[in-house]
Amino acid sequence: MAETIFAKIIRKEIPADIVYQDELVTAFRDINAQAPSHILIVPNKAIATAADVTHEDELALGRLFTVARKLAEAEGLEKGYRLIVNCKEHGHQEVFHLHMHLLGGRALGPMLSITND
Ligand code: DGP
Repeated sequence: MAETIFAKIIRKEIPADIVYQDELVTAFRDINAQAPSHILIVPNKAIATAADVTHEDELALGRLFTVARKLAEAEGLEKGYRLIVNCKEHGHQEVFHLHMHLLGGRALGPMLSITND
């Protein structure tokens, strides 16, 4: 697969507001925040999409959730938050390095947009 901007962020070759990193995952603030807290949590291994995950990825993918929970606590999101993984064209995925969005800090409304863009 082609390398994405997220691989460079994980290796700290380009700047990003990294809020967490361990041997399996990296978390950084989304450059185009859609909520007061908008953090991307990504496996350090470059998995292109949710349609490409394998059994070997289960530890890293599970870590996405435990890190999301810790970051949500650190961000003060006690009223709740949303975790999103967009997949390929119909999921409106833009960066082809699997990532989980953590969004919170305001009421987010119904889950799906009704626009077609
Ligand atoms: P998605 O549509 O799920 O592929 O979301 C990709 C997100 O990545 C989008 O919300 C904007 C964010 N993003 C894209 N390029 C960069 C970047 O260079 N730095 C950061 N911090 N976020 C980025």
